[in-house]
Amino acid sequence: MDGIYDVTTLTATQYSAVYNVLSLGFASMLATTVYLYISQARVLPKYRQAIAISGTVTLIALYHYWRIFDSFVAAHGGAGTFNEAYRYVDWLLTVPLLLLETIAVLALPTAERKSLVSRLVPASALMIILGYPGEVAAENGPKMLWGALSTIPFLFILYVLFVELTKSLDKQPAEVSATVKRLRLLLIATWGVYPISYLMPVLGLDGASAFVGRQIGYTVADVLAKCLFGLTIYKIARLKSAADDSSYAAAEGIH
Ligand code: RET
Repeated sequence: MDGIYDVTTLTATQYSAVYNVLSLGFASMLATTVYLYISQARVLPKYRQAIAISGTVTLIALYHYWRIFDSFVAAHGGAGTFNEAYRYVDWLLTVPLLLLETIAVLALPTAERKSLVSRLVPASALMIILGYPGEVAAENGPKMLWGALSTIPFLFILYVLFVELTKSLDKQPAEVSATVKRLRLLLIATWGVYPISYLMPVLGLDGASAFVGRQIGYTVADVLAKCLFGLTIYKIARLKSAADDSSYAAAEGIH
């Protein structure tokens, strides 16, 4: 057996904990997708792309939660193994898109935007690709090695967001710059949960507890990093729309 956990050995409580958290993930992605697509028209046209990307992120995750859920229930019933690859495929698509939506909502000058995109998107894809072999490794050695390699692009992303992006924030209206700073804190607080969840088997938890803890950690982090994050992007788009256009501000009651 490789590192993919045999879910038939979970106790009834462990099984329902994972079952329920996956169900919560599915419901959150569904509701956020609908809300973001409906609300997209309520911001000025130049910010709509950011909202469309946010809704696409939760739509992609909606599909993958459905597959993860199905795979978990089937594997528990003895039909095949639980497929953790759905998560990594989801992240491979959604993590670059989350960075794109962040950049899109800032409506930066083209050169600045391109420079951020060309560094953040490849780094985020690399981070996920390097993490996967460690996720499915049975031994702690390869897990630590791939985890460490994946941490390099992770730190690079944080560097770009916290050092480089700060320079562009000075050009934003005060309230927008404060909200973007909160958005960045939300990003680091939620993204930090992924490597911690990944390390659960290494931190000495037994196989079943580490599996359950990892599924709960990844799912709760996904809800915050995709849904709450997407809704915060929507809030920023509204604040920026109000700052750009006083008739929008008056119509929406934003002062
Ligand atoms: C891995 C492997 C161990 C080292 C690191 C990791 C980072 C993962 C992150 C994932 C973020 C996912 C998001 C998904 C939501 O859409 C791959 C677990 C650093 C940061 C934001």
